Amino acid sequence: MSFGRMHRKEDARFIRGRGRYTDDVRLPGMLYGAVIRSPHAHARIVSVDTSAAEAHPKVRAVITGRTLEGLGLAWMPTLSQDTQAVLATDKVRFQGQEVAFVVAEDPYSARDALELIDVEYDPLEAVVDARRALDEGAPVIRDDLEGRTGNHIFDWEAGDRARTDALFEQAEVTLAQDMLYPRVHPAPLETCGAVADFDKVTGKLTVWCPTQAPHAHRTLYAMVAGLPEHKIRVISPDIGGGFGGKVGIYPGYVCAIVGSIVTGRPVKWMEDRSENLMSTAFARDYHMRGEIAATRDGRIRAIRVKVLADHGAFNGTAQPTKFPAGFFHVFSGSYDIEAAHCEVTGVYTNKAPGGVAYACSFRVTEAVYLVERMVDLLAAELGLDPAELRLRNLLRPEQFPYHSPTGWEYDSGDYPKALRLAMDMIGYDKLRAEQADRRSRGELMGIGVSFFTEAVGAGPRKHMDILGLGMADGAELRVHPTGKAVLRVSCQSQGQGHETTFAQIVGQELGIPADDVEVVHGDTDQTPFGLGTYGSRSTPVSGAATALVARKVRDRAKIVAAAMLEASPDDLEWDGGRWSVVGDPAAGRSIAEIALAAHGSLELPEGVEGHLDAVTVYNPPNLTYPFGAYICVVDVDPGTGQVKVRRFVAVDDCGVRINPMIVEGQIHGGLADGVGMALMQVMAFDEDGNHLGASFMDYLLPTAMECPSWELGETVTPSPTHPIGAKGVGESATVGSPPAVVNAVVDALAPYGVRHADMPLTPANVWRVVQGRPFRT
Ligand code: MCN
Ligand code: CUM
Repeated sequence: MSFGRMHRKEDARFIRGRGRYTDDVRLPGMLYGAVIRSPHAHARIVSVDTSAAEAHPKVRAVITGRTLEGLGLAWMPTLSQDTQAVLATDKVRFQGQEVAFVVAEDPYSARDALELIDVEYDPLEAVVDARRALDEGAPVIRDDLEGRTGNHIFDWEAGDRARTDALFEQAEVTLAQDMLYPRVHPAPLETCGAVADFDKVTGKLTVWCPTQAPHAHRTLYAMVAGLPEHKIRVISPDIGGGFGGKVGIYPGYVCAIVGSIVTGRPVKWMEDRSENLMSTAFARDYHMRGEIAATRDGRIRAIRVKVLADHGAFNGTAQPTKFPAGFFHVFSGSYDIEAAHCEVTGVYTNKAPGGVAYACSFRVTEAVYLVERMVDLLAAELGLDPAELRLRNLLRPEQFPYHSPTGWEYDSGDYPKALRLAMDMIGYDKLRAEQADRRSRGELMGIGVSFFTEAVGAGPRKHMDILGLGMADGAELRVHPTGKAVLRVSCQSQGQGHETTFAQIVGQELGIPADDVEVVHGDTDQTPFGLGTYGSRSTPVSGAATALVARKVRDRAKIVAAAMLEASPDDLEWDGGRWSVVGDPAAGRSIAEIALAAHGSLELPEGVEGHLDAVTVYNPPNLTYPFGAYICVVDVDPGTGQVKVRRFVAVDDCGVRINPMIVEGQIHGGLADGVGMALMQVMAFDEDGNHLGASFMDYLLPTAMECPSWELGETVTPSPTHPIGAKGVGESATVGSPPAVVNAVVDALAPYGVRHADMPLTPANVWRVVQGRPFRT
């Protein structure tokens, strides 16, 4: 068995400091780029004077919006069919926006030369609050778009409005709550950057950058810049965390490419921390109004949601084409409800673009937060225990495959089992007793429950694509004569351990050690086409392709084995490690033995080409639907508002686990993310659109100090559509944990009559929420 807690193969280099990241790429004659950025959130560009910078002895090129305009590259398409300025020509639309690019002999000179560029701005009023973006008379941000008279981007809806409204009208109990999922940043340790090398002789462009989707980048460069696709090579080396912020193409990448074409030398551009926090893909920023309808005895009947989505200055959200709000419409969650409806309106504001990032599963984060807060509000209204209310409404195992009221087909699950396990692990009833006891003494202890269902593994061709590209993944497997194998996949690890788990899949299917399988990824010249790693799709899609290509190899091996054993293929069976003759297990051949024969002088059966290599493409028939039950215990200091997470139990079901250690690592990371978002993270802006969190002094990341020792549990409900029954897990904990923490804090504050408080629940915010409210037990 190759599945199991194998140590990560990639860690051998990572823990020795031998990872090779984009910034480690050094090419002969390489130049260095730097970006000058807008200090204003909204301003007209009056003039850009680059003459002093150009006169700098070490400067080799200065590229402005005007330069790019001449090449037809001043604007680029986004993943949401909008356009985004590469370098601003007419206006700047968020603080930190790219205005000009300097290429110099060394990085210091490039930075120095930025100071020599004189940009004259005519400041304009900024739109900072999305709720004011559609006001009459609000400044129009995208006056570059023809016929655009306001900041409206799209309206989108899902579900059955009439049915939902009817249920609300008849309902015994209805509740509404406004809530904000604040703008946050994925903040990977490695910032973005690129090394571009255009070879004038061969016409070949090679780009190293930490992209989560190398093939998608190559195809987009070909489509947009008109470069021949076979002359573009995108190499994604080791990545120091992506978390969804490294899916799209950034202006800096395009500038590095143009810089290399213009100078004829390789150009490296690496952004610093502030640039990363200010300009790369943000996450969330959803203003939501949730409504829930139920019976008095606690049966949820319908949910209705209105969202105002702040997309920043360019609609650069990375999501499948038909889903401007991602998979937000999975918001009916894990509950057996009759109808649901959501409306989402997207608006422009003077902030950086992005929207789908930070382990969000295409906005399932926002959806789960909404429904899990609404369920807790309902529990408070009805005077019911929130875990009990969930148990009354969770989907039952016999309802799967389940068709949700907003059009999803959940593949499999046993939800009550997962919640009961979490309750047992944490000792739910005893905790409630302890809470009552503490409350009587004026202490603030809270218990927060959340349950989530995710939809991951985009995606089925009939439902989704990205800019017209179907979301299937290829896989290639070569088996060498000695039985060692090389797997080539299109997805790209940013820390998830693919070199290990994908080798384990091949090992499992072929009965060879995972150590005998090398995984090649992140290089478009070396790997088959596929759309990359995000939305926890690698295991559901590339992982499935890997299992199937290994099965193809195994099937070829069977025919060769039959010739070796002088038996009919029909008489052979696979015992997990060898093809052997039915009824004569001693007569068997391992993959290594078969591989040698397939490459050797064995007389091959008719129609068999020799060798064992195989290629496949996997088109997922459905998404996979991981789920989980989380319970969090907090203590809140009534004097300071400080929240301490005392315990956190997470029961996850991601189907069959390939490497439980890696799965647990993914969950630990996501739980820490959730604590961070719930308690401390927010990208704040002042009223002029100045970014207030452009360093790690202001944008807080959770550390071991804020995290408890996680307590993990698991149930296993295999996916019926995935060849090895696995479901994605990379974003589960980030999706499921914020509502558990917030529900716990709100529960702790219940004696003050608090029913809701928006993230982040910093000491100041908690303190503010309870001000002037009497404590009543
Ligand atoms: N796995 C497993 N068994 C399963 C499911 C997954 O052993 N049943 C393993 C996988 O094989 C893989 C890892 O767990 O090694 C995560 O798998 P998967 O759920 O398929 O997610 P992806 O590999 O597609 O990773 C993407 C996901 C996303 S979208 C974000 S955002 C995120 C996340 O992963 N970014 C991360 N986790 C991250 N972890 C690290 N260290 N760095 C990031 O940038
Ligand atoms: Cu939404 S972050 Mo991940 O899908 O790369």
